[in-house]
Amino acid sequence: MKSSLSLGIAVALALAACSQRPANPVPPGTQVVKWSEKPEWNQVGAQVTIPQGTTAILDQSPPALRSLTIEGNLIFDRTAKEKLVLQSDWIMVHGGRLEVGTADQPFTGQAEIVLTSNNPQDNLEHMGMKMGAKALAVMGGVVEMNGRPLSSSWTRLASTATKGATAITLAQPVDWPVGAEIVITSTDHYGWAAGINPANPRSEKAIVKAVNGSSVELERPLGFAHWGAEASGVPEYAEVGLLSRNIVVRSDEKAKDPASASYQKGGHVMIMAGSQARFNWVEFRNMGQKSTFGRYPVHFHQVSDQGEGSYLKNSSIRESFNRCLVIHGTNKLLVENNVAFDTLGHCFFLEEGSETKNTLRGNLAVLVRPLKSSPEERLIPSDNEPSAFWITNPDNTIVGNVAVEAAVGFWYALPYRPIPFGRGTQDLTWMDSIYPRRTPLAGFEGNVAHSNMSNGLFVDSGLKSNLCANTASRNTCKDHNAPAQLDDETTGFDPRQNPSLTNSSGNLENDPSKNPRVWAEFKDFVAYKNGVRGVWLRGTYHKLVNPKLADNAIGATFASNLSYLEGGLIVGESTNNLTKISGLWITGLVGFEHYDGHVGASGTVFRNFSGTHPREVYCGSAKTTITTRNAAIGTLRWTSFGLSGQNFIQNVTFDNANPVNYDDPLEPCFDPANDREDPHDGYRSAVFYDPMGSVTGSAGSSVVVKNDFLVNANCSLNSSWNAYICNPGNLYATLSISNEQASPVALAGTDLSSPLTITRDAGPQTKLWGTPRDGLNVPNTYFESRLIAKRGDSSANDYTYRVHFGTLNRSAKLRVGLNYRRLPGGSFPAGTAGSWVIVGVPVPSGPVWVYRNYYFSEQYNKSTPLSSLDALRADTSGKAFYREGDVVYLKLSLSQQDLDKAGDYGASVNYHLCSTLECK
Ligand SMILES: [Cu+2]
Repeated sequence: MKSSLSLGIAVALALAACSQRPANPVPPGTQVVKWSEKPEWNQVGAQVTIPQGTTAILDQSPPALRSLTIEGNLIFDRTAKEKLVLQSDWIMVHGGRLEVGTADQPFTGQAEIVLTSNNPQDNLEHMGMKMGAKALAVMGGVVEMNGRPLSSSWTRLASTATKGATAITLAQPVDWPVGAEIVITSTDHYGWAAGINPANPRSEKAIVKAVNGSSVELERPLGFAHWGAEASGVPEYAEVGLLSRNIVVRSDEKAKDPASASYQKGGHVMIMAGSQARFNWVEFRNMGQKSTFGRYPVHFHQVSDQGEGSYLKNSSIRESFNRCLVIHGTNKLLVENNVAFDTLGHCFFLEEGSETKNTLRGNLAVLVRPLKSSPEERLIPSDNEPSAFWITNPDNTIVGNVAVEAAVGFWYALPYRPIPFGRGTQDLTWMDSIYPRRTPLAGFEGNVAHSNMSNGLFVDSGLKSNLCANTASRNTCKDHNAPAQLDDETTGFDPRQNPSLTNSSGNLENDPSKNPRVWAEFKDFVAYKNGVRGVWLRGTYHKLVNPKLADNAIGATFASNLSYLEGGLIVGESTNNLTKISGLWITGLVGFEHYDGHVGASGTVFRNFSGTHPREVYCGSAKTTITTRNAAIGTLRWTSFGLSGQNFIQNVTFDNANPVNYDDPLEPCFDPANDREDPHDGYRSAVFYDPMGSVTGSAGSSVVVKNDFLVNANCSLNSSWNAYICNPGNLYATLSISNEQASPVALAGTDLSSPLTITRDAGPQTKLWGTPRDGLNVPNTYFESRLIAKRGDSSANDYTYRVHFGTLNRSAKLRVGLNYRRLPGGSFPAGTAGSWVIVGVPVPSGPVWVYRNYYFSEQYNKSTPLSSLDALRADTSGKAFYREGDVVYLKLSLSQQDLDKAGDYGASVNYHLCSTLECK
């Protein structure tokens, strides 16, 4: 006994030593059969079921099957010497297990699963669940595929590869097999902004001819150069991804044949509730069905928290026809180190907005093509500008991923509440407490977006709930199937400690003292060669921490409140000069743009913003060309929305960078056919504050657009900035005027001849056309401008402003307000306490009631009339006004007490002017 046991061990050891392919571990208690021993399974068109209690070993490639249902186990024979190919119209794992290698014992031979059904009527159905044609479906079972592990699924170039090169040097040694396909990413621009037809991307495939450590020889010379170096301080190293794997799940050839009715209708993998799927080193090729809802290369469908333990790792999803990986109603999934290449529509895709606690780490998505030709072709409208990573809930960890040659790299497309898909009669009450736009960011760190058509990181344009009412329970909208109507809408991301906390009246609690805001920190982001922006954020309490941005048309813009750029490096033009941006709409390179507010930048280095850019400005068919200087700091053009006068830049460094450019505030054109320069009041009163003097050299100065209304003797023109620098004597407040009638009439005309104007004493005036409500033809009712306030600690700048409406209409209900924002550190600019302006506004004939309104308390305080403008100027009550004919003069003043109780929107004073008692 003893000797034979020893012999057995010795034989086993010898076998293990001489073979890389260990025996197949068989689940205990099952009957083991070899596929080759089952003649009924070896007939063309067989409909095979592997029953419960049976373990089948796939030891040969069967003829093409009609179907395969796995209720027991199917194990690909790891001792097979030949490649194993399993072809079937569809495969259903139903309570069973499909195994091609395990995590401990990967499959090291060659295996292929080919999905073949080309009958459009084929619709695999089980228990009411339809899974379409060509499915590999998992219902209550396990799929386990673990291919041969290699050094890495992707890496980067260590040095620039020139066009025509036949070898590349990688950042690390690889063991990629000879003959393997790889992709080398573009480090150019992509798309029309750089004069490149998006049909001709610059990421390119290559075939490995030989590998020697970190050096890879290629079968053919490269068609493009690929940057592989730091470019002016920004890491612009092309990624190199491995596309081939020894386990392949793919469609039949018809999916690739434009002449076939099944063209772009590939196979798909769908994992349902109660199932597990573990994919490691697997290649998914030509999968997904174009324009078909629910048919994706890999699709975790309503698995919920059972996503834990499932994963997609080190795999490739390539040449696919409908997205890459869809995470639908699934949480806690691990998605790591995958390579996606040449795909259609949004690629890595979180579907409903209910998906949380998933980890997407180290994935590379390259060439995400738009579905553009017709609305019917797209699954959702935004598939015409697809993102590499489409994130509908912030409670997912997004780390170290790379997005190349998509329209958008990383798109936080947050719905107000989740949008349920295919939920049938499920009880969705659990979804009612999910508010993606208020959910804290789980993690966004070390991601890279380059060579995308528009934005690198885009936090805005969330899913619009036009298919279900925002406030209703998700149970009332759960079974719609009209994704094509899923538009997106302007979206603020406003993370809160408790996203679903409600107040006593049942509304979401927005009071920061009861439901504190939570910082959303986007850390260590790298974005280069994106056609529009490196980063666009919209919302509140955002930080872009230590980004490295280069060669984007615009580095970063925050359409936000309380949102800040901290540290980092923004480069206008890096040493990577493979392509330059040249689109017509480009307005000159800008590093950081001010918009809205309160926003600002601290501790950032701006590099290589020199030179100029031509810009064509149209009015109808008339065209003029403006020359715009590239600059580190600018302001968003073409915006009607105002900016805070306390938007700031501090502690920044300029290295070969023109610090500022402001455009001339042109008058609008009012040509509906070409409204580029139409009424956009925002930049006409652009101002930013320089608390530490790191821009102007003089702490407390403001940089001011070339608008006479905003400058005085405290200002001097800096012609190379096309802007004024105004010394700390000038304090800039924001004045707003709105018509608050239920059916408001215009305060300005919708043409050039009748703007609302504000004059300063008898001097300069500014023109405003207002914030559009709905296009050019709807009268505007909200107007905003910066103006110079009288500082509380100085008697200078004691101006009287006078508002003239652009039409004869006189509103019976107006609000006139003044606002300042806090500076970093929480203080206000010196002189804000006790500051004031006097503003005269037109009112209707007859009696007028005036109320001072403290924003937070909503307490109406009736004001009292005084007998002269001088008396008003001397008033200290903060509640007085003076009427002269049909003009009411207000003294908009802010005391230290007002500043002390200022909240997230700064310190404000608002007056309401009404021709009815108590404005009723
Ligand atoms: Cu699904």
